[in-house]
Amino acid sequence: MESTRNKLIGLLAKEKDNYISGQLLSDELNISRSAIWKHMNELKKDGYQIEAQSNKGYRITGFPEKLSENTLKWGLNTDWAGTKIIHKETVASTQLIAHEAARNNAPHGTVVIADEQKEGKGRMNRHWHSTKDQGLWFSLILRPELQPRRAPQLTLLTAAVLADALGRHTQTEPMIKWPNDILINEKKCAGILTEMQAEQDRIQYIVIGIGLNVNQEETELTAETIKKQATSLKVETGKNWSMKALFQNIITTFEKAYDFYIENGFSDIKKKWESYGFKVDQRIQIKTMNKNREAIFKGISEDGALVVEDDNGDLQTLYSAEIEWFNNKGDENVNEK
Ligand code: BT5
Repeated sequence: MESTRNKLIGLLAKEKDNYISGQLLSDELNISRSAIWKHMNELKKDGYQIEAQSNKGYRITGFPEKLSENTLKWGLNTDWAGTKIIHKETVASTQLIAHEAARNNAPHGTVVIADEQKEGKGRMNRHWHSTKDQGLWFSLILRPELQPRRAPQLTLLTAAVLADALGRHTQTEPMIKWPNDILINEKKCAGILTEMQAEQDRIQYIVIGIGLNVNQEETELTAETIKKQATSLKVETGKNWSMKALFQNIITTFEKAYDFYIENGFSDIKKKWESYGFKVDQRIQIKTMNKNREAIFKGISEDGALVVEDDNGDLQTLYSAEIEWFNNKGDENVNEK
């Protein structure tokens, strides 16, 4: 059950610019006015800025930076994305909690977010490093009325959304490495993991996991397997970033792009993706199940697959492959198993 404290913050947060009288709060929450006053003092200790005026009542003027359901929702102006938020301090993986929530009918747009993941998941059972309070680690539940074969488009849409939101918010120039890595200066800053529960011709739900390195210093991205190829917004810009503001920007951009996609289809999203595409029109190394080879990366197809041109000039469409590339220091990218 929602705690009295959360309800109190909820009531104050709704009336962003107006004062709410102690009497009204006490009636709504069914607790005494002195209990309200005590709660207010506790909230101030937690970093909430609260103005109290004797004839008018109370008003919140600032939320703490610490992530919580309330801080993440404060000022978020979306219709459905992030209107329900499940925040946890430490989890194995937000994906697991999101699947459980989805099985229990969590609505379209529900977000599961954690300060820290002990067993963050990449694709194909790879590990995703998710250190405490240093990045955004969250999963978004979607219930699209789409054919299951169109699900990969949502990964590409998410990548375009991240590139857009990060570029605008931090004045960096993100690129997308097919299908799901966000690179800044050729190093990985964010990754996306899409998981789907579907029947033959109907998606039950999709969970899109987003991991974004935010405030790590270079010396903190030290795990042997990622140190040469990972970066954070802090490393790239020299600044600390508010996770709350970043989250809200990403979620708002996502909602707009998703609604547009459902209404208008994939072609504009595809163009946007390609405008950020890493190595488009350049030679890349492709690793498929049984072999490595080189080809020219031409872009993505309407169904989100990789389109390459081989040495005979023939176009090929690949649905499952890894792109290998070399960053400008000559380090080959590796994936941790
Ligand atoms: C991904 O997989 O990039 C998807 C990552 C999704 C993480 C989010 S966090 C919220 C949600 N809950 C989860 O449990 N997961 C999602 P993939 O393309 O397979 O890339 C994995 C590879 O990226 C690893 O093998 C490492 O090489 C590298 N890597 C791991 N952690 C990293 C980090 N923090 N920053 C940059 N690279 C990392």
